[in-house]
Amino acid sequence: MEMSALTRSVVKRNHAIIAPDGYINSNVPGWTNCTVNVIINEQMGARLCQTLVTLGIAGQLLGETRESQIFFYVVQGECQATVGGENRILSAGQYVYVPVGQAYGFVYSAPDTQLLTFHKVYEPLAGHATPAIVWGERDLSKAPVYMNDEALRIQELLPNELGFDMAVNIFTYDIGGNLPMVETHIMEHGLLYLEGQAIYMLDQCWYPVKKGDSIWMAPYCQQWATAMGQEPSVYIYYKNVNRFPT
Ligand code: UGY
Ligand code: MN
Repeated sequence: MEMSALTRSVVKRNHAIIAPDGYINSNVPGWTNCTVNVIINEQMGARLCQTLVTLGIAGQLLGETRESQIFFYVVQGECQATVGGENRILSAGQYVYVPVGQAYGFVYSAPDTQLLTFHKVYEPLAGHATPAIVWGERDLSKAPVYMNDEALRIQELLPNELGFDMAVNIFTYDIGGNLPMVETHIMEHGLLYLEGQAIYMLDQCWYPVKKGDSIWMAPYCQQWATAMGQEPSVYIYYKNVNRFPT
């Protein structure tokens, strides 16, 4: 391993950039023969948890969701997933949303497999059923243009229904694409860059970011981004939605 006293990672009061060079593994009961990097969680002041898991040979994630729902996305490789009694092979770009109160299992089936997870404590809403399991995959043809800008497309990976209190979207910026405005909003984000490079503005600070980097944005962290370089820049992101702020 190359030694360095330099990193692009920063952790501030209302945002963080976590680059892979600073990862330290955590042991998570039930998640065995794998490395688990807890990238965002409540210790930072966040209300979501985001992890990146690399499965080793014989690696497996076995557990049961309790108060938190968990969204699992295969970043690279493939694994055998069992959720709600259904078995599927999940490969890069595929995902499963596991609502509260469900057993889940993910078992190694190919080298260099990485899983991204987003966790959020579920807030039920009277009159609306707790969401069911959702299986799906990344698909640019299901990503409408965002705010009339042909350079921007967002695919919503979860149904846009009030029973859900979290959204997970994939945001693709074509070369030269940028957010049309500086966003200032109550919703929180966790994200992972899947492709390309960008410049991200967070709370009036400017950061170069690229594939493999994660970002946390607290509520009201001002945000703007522009793609950089000769390929599209793509990230998958979490957002809390559909609940009245207390
Ligand atoms: O949905 C969003 O708030 C999104 N446009 N924010 C972002 O990508 N930083
Ligand atoms: Mn936003």
